[in-house]
Amino acid sequence: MVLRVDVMDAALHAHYGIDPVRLRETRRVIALAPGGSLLDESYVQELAAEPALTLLCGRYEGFDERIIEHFAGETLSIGRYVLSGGEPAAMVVCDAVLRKLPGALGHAESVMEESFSEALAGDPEYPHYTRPAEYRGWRVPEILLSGHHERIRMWRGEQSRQRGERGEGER
Ligand code: 4GS
Repeated sequence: MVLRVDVMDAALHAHYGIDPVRLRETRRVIALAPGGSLLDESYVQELAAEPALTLLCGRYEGFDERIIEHFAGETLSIGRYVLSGGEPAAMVVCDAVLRKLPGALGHAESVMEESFSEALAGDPEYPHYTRPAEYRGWRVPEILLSGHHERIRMWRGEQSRQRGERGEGER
C-alpha cells in the first residue's frame, strides 16, 4: 500500500490548521525514506538548529510521490536498508537531534569530544577505559595511568584518527 496524498493532506491540515503546501514555508517538513539523504552527524546538527521539524513516515511501501513533491521539502534516510515502518526511523532522528538541544544531557555525557564531533575532526571517538586498571589480565593502556595529560590528549587524538582511517565499523 502507498500512503495517499489526500489522506496526508487531511492529517497535516487537521494537526496544523493550515494548508500543508504552506506548512513547509514555516518549518522543515521531512519525509523518511530508505533512498533519502543519509543521516549523519552534520545533518543532525543542521536539524538541531531548526526551531521546529515535521517528520513524515508510515507503515506503507512508501509515499504517493505528490506528498514528497508538495508537502515535504526533503527526504531523509537513516540507512540503506528497508524497515517495515518509518516510525523507528523517525525515533532515530528525534533521539539524535534532541540530545543536541540545550539541557538534554548531563555533564557525564558531554557532546564536545564525542564521535564525529568537530573536536575530533569528524573522526570516531577514542577508546575509553575505567576501573579496574587490570581485569582478567587485560590492562588499561599504561599511558592513561601516567598522569601526563598532554601525552594522553595526543594519544587519544591518534587513536581517534586511526579509527577514522580504518573506518571502524565498516564491513
Ligand atoms: C527508512 C529508512 C525505511 C520503507 C518504511 C518501507 C516502511 C520504510 N526510512 N530510513 N516502508 N531506511 N522506511 O526503511 O528512513
